[in-house]
Amino acid sequence: MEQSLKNLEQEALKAIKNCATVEALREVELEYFGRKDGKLTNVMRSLKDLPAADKPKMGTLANTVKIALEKALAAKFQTFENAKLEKELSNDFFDTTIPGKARYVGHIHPVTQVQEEVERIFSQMGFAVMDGPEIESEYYNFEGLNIPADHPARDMQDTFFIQEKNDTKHGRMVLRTHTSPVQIRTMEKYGAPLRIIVPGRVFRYEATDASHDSTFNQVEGLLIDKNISLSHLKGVMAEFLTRLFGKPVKVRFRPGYFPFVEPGVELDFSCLLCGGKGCRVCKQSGWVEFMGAGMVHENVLKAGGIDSKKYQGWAFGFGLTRLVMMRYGIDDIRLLTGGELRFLKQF
Ligand code: FA5
Repeated sequence: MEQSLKNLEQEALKAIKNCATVEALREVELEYFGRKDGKLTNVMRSLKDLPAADKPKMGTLANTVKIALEKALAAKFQTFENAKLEKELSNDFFDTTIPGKARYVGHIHPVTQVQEEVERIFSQMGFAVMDGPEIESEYYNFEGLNIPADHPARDMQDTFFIQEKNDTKHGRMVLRTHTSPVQIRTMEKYGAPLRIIVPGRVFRYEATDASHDSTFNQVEGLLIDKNISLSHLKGVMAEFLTRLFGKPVKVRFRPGYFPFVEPGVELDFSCLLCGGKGCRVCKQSGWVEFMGAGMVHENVLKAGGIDSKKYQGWAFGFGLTRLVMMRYGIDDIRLLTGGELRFLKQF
């Protein structure tokens, strides 16, 4: 058996070497390794009938032959594979100078770009940037801010109520209509003194038009300390807008009403387009309406757990989306939430 195994090995190696095509090689493979009647398969199968004394030696030899033939077959198959590849490559024209396909890389949304700038400027002035929930309780959105259930001010902010059930203390859940609820949340958590801004998304049941959307972004500001007055607010806002627009900006107050401040004001800034002379953007007034603000109402300080005898402060809230529109000269607010790439790619 030893001799016949050696003969089989030589014969098979010769057959492999002589194969001129991959089909012929497959046939040789079948001839020796075929599961049913392969020559080497039969030898392997017959090992079990050998006398026990011969089994180890013949088993080892048969295995060595098997490994040698498998290696020879693999090497020969590889030569056919290589030849095929070479042929394909020499036939195919491959132009290495064709430019690649450019991938579209997304970028930061214009509202977020301006928000990041606002955060940077206020951080430089010592304000912390806070966050709050977009789904808010009636208590934080209204009552805590001195807007009771029957107060006419509730009509100013038509609201998306999302839960009818009352949890007695905090009322129904609403999509927050402004960022002001975070005033109370922050006062409760950190106490006085405080210096924060709160950028965030807010929601109102609005009939949308070029300057009103039902989802938009606001930035809330709150400063609480000792001996604080509205003149500090005027200084902070003039500095903020000057840094934001990169040229001197003036601000002015007009009386305004919000239940959570007393006194309340509206703040305008000098029109950047006409330098205050009067144009279409500022409706010939030289001033652009910017935000609501005022001294934080005593009841709001109380709701936030702050001693109004010791501390006072001011708060403001402006529309970030409208600021972005002014900054880039966008004439329809809906473009900013419309997801139209031809528009967004311009920023
Ligand atoms: C408020 O939301 C108050 N919370 C602001 C405030 C904070 C006053 C702290 C006093 C103290 P108002 O409803 O005016 O106020 O909204 C503030 C800003 O949000 C507006 O000046 C405007 O720029 C923007 N805004 C209001 N409604 C819309 C809307 N539908 N679409 C886009 N921007 C809007």
